[in-house]
Amino acid sequence: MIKSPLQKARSRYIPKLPKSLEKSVSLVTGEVSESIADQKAIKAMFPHTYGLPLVTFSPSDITENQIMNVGVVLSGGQAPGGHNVISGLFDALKKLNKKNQLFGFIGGPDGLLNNSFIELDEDIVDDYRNTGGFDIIGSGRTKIEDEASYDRVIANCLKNNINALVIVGGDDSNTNACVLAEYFKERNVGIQVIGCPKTIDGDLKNDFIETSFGFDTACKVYSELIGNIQRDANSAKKYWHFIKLMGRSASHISLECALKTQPNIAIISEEIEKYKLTLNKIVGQIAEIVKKRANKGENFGTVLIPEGLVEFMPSIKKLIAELNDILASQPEYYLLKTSQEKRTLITEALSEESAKVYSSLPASFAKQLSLDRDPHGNVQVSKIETEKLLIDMVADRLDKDQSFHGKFNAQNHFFGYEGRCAAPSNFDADYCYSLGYTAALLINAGKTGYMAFIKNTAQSPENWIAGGVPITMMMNLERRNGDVKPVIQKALVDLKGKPFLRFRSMRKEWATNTSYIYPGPIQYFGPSEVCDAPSETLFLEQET
Ligand code: FBP
Repeated sequence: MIKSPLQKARSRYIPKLPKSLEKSVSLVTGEVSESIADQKAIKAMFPHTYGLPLVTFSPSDITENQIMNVGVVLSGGQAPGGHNVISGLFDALKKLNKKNQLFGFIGGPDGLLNNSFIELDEDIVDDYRNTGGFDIIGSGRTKIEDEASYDRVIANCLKNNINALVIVGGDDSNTNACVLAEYFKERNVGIQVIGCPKTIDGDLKNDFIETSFGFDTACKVYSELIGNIQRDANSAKKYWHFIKLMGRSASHISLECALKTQPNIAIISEEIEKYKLTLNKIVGQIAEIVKKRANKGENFGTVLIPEGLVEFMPSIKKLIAELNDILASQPEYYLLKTSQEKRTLITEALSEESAKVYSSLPASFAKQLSLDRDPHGNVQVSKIETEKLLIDMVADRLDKDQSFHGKFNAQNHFFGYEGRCAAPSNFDADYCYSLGYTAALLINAGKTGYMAFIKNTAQSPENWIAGGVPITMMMNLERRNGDVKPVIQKALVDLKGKPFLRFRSMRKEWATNTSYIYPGPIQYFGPSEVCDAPSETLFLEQET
């Protein structure tokens, strides 16, 4: 690998660990857990991994180490810091016992099914410390979902003498990790499974998982770009910039970037859903702000749009849910040749109400809504061009508005993939390293069906608390791909939470008066208040 000067310097960064993990540790067992909802059903589905206690670690002089051969899988979309999960895991395993080995399954869950792996030795791990991306072993979105596949994973692990798996993934991948842990327990095969919370979307969080890794870095990258665009807009004073931001479902990324950059408009999907706002209403609200600013001679501005917005507008949400069921139950849809045939099949299968909505949408947008789902049944919202749709509709609205005398020239942007593989911020570098380290300690303590967690993350790392939370504790039942399934509950933006309330208290001011902040790029070297700051979201959530 050819390394840039920054990469070379950054590889020498030593991630900070919680104080409690610096020496040997012993396990502290907490209270037994219950799932957040649907307790009876989840207990019946996970008889061996339900009701386990929460665990944390405290410093100790006694160490009881097993020999561990651990396999690691990176699952789903990339998120900055994945390589540091691996380096933390590797370092902890080697510290516990030099004979421990770490294997990386290639290409995500497919690697587990196809027995495709490499041993991650010191040279390989060293090459990837503090770097972005998942390219050390690659990632993938395959879901391991039937008994034949579970058995293949068992056979491959036993063949290679692997006694534990660490699955690094989001809510769907960690749900899958829990299903595997349960199956392995039931079959008594002696393979442990530990999850690590990953996703830039920030929607894998709860009382124990304060944030998913990658969120911090991705938001810092997007905020830098938004800030640069805002400075350009404020210099040329001629464009409105409509910026769609990644985050499949929840609007955490949009909210965090809004807090960091103070745009004129930021849409928060969860609020749209709560107040049942239609597309027309949203367009009307944007057009009003454009008009207000035009009246002040400011024919420019920025609008942040969460990529999951379409799924939160009630009529489109209903339409998507029906489309999901139709696409899952009528695979012949994918064999049809023309768009017209596809549109007809869908329109005939939809309810009257949804068929009306579907036919009112521009053809290109309607087509984007019926694209293939990912293996977990999710709509691929990153491919839906909501930002362009909004620009067209706002332009149309202003054209027809006799009282609008300003100019509306808009540019569209999508910030997504460019944030997912950036070199991790200090926060993500430290957080991920600690998560990987904790995963090794959980395996050493004989745990399975747990997710590694690090708490107190708005404080400096020496005060962080490391532990494990039973994955079943985060589960509820949801409808996926046409069936009701046990899944880890996604955390949406809390409309009563401090981050949203702070945004709500300021947005009127930001809408009309240009109040932009230009955060600049992530800093890896320099004063701690610049380099080590956690996200605004974490800071506000944990503010006392
Ligand atoms: P994960 O939940 O797997 O981390 O992926 C998140 C994400 O980055 C979403 O924000 C986005 O909608 C999606 O992945 C894009 O997926 P893909 O990489 O398959 O295009």
